[in-house]
Amino acid sequence: MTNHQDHNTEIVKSTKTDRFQGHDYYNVDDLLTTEHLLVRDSVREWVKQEVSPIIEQYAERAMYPRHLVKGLAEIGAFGPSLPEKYGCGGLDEISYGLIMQELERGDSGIRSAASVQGSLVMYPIYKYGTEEMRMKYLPKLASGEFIGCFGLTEPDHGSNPGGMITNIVDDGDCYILNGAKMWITNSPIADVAVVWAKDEEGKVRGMVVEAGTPGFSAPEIHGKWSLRASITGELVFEDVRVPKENVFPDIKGLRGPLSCLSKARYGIAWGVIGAAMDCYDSALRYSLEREQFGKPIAGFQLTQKKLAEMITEITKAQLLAWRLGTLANEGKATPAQISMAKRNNVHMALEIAREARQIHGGMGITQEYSIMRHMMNLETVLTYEGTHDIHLLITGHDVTGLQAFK
Ligand code: TGC
Ligand code: FAD
Repeated sequence: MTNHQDHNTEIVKSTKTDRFQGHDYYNVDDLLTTEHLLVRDSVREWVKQEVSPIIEQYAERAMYPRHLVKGLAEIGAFGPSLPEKYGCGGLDEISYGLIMQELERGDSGIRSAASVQGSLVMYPIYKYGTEEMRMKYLPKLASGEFIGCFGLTEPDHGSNPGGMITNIVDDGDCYILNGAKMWITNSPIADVAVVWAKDEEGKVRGMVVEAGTPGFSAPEIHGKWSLRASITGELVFEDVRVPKENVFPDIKGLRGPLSCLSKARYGIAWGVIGAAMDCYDSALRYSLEREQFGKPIAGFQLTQKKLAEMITEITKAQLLAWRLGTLANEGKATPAQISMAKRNNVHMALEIAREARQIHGGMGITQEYSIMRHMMNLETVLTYEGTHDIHLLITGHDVTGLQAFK
């Protein structure tokens, strides 16, 4: 497989028209405000102009389309619901969700870039950082001048981050950080990393580590068949001196990183509706145009079963996301409600990608269509930000009061 590169010399924009149309079977648009619709439509247009013409080529070459970072910042994809004071959008949670939906309609890797920057890097700096940290980092992250990454997962601690061994030891005006993180989106190109590590009391602490700090490296992970247009790496810390002013002062324990995950999981619950809609839209059009046995394949009952079930599941997912959005706007969305929506909607999108692939027959495995790329991407989305089964156990815990993780 081709390695990630930071240049795009061989890539020319495809002239193929992106014919995507959104689908709204239950008039969910009537539940949205004019601002929501404006935000959604402008991101949809940006994706058509900037992402669709290049994404297959970047995914094929396993390259991150880094030149899109500036455009992502311009459309307000980085920290859309954080305050304008820090260069962010000051939008509501439904606008944030709709931005993620449109980005993931283009590619899950592009949505990932926005999720990590906004929900996993900017949000903790905003929520848990000092005002100095906010002013130092947030405007640069919002404008795309800085790229951030989020280090929670370790080689031996994925679903169970509480077992992490990365640690800090007090050394006067600094902490000394040692350990390693694995599967970190954007780490090889990040200017700053939000890192979670245990202190001497065994409490999880969060901190901002700047690239270039001696002892800190971020090797790339190669060979992914999923999220190929996203860059993933490790974080390695060998006696890294982290100034005390870079450590979030008041948050201790797993609640810190898990609260950031709630923000990002919320965005994923919306995002994957975009991938599902793209697969459905393509399958509907293809089935009306493709003829076998003398008629369009859309005229066969078995194809209609697939299409009818797809639009039913998309509609249910839209309603779930919208209701979750209204709860989030009121500050009432619980982590367990977010888990349910992440799990349901990602699984829904993956199943739709598989059905859409069948409707496209052999063409469905080619890069002529977006289906196979979405399907491969969604395998990661099913696993990161809490696996499908971990989210089921979170719901189980919530409804029974008994936790079954351990
Ligand atoms: P547990 O005892 O349940 O919880 C510890 C403390 O955290 C609180 N809490 C949460 N707070 C806010 N939001 C949430 N979602 C929360 N979940 C739990 C909880 O109330 C408690 O607070 P306190 O004050 O009482 O201490 O912790 P546990 O160790 O039993 O673990 C529970 C479990 C398994 C659900 C959790 O560890 C988990 O969610 N595991 C999955 C790990 C995960 O999702 N990793 C994702 C890594 S980041 C990533 O994948 C980025 S991909 C980015 C991209 O490219 O888009
Ligand atoms: P494991 O935890 O080892 O799980 C393996 C299997 O065991 C899964 O099916 C799981 O459901 C199951 N399992 C585990 N525990 C239980 C249990 N108690 N009961 C039942 N089944 C269980 N992490 C970051 O911190 N930052 C990032 O930016 C980031 N980006 C990522 C990008 C990509 C492309 C990928 C693939 C991952 C990324 N991750 C990131 C890591 C991701 O969050 C983890 O992969 C995920 O949390 C699962 O951890 P694991 O891979 O170690 O699997």
